[in-house]
Amino acid sequence: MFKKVLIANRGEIALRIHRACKEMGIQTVAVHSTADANSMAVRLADESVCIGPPQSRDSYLNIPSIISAATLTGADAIHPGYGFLSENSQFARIIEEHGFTFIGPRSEHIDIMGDKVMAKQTAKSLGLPVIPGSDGAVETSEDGLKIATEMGFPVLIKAASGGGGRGMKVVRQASEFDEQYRTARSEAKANFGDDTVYIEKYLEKPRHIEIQIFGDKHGNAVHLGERDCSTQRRHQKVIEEAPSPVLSEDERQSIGNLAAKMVRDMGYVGAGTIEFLYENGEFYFMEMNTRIQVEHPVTEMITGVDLIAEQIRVAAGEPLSIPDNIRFRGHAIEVRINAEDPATFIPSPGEIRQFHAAGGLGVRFDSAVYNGYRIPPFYDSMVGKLIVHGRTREECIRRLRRAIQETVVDGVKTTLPLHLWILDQPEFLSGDYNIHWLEKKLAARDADQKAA
Ligand code: MV4
Repeated sequence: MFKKVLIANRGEIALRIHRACKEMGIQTVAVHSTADANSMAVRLADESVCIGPPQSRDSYLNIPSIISAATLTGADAIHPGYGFLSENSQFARIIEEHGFTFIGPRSEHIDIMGDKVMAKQTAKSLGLPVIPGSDGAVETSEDGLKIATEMGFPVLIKAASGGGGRGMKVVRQASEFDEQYRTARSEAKANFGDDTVYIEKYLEKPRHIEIQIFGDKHGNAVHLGERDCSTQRRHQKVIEEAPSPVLSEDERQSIGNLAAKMVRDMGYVGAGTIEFLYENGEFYFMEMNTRIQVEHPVTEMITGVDLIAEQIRVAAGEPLSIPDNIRFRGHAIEVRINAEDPATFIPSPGEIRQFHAAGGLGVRFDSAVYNGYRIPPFYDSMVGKLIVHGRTREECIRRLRRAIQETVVDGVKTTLPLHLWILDQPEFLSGDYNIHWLEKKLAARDADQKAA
């Protein structure tokens, strides 16, 4: 097992990784920008190294600085968290070249999943259902129009190097195709430096359901069920829950086993998430994320597995400790607490004057903020995650409402009131929502308020 792990991240995930390490008897090194010198991870870690000025590109994305910090402190392994360098295959490669262990998958697997065309071909060849569409890249507008016409409109043009929803164009009729195709390619070139695009049938009202998977270095792979992340706004998840309110146990096991088989056949190592769109009882592979995700705690709450500790053990060469028929207990929901205006979503950095985390049975608060903490303006606006577990979805929702009401984050605006409002909406309570539901509901609310 590693003696010392360097945490190449900040905020709540840096603290989360530190906690797992401490429980495993591993020393920690926190790296930080000058803006994060007073962070919880820096305070709690055994050692800390300043790796640069506030801007991410000069600190949390600065590979030479991070490698130097690992060398200087004698770390054995580097955990990248999520975001920043977590899906940078070059970073994974450089770490290994310097004799450290990257706590994450092999760099080849990061590369494959970073290319959406290659990811889809891989998923398809390994037996996952994929969205009907072009067989790979579409080189000309004429080819694209032919494919779209055969398949039927509406279609979606996607960038091979895109992801996270950037660079997509919905085309509803043949007469609009050429213009949208050209725009998609030039935007892809401008945003990702790669104008490769492909085409899919556009699904109108899908849910976003993702499967947590894990592989080890001995050829084992398992799934840990799904998370339903359909409650989103502008491609930012707002609420995540497990299990999905719409899946049967048969559907769960059948898509979970397909996902586990895919990663077993790839020889994938570590934590990963396979994202699907789900519509009319069918799953369609969308993307695979080769990192631990923000919403991993909902899976931890219904399985009892420490996913970060498992990442560390697997990276150190130990076999998976997760059984391949893991039981799911109860229901878990996570709300992301952002320092933003709950109506306009404008970021609200500044000093947290009073902070109190909710507690009690089934309540977990993953955050790195404290009384007097100053939220720096340089990074994302997430200040914490409130995760609640209950025996049933109804109990979980009641407990979540109670926990939100108990939480105090004074001095900055937060999305806590938005979460309380969502928990009052009939469609959320009945589980009858899809990826567009929240945005539509917010637009209707804003229109009502304007009229009043
Ligand atoms: C789609 C889709 C509908 N049909 N593909 C958005 C993120 C990117 N990774 C893929 N995305 C979508 N792909 C087809 N064929 C709708 C979306 C989509 C979406 C997906 C998941 C979560 C939120 C979303 C919001 C808008 C669109």
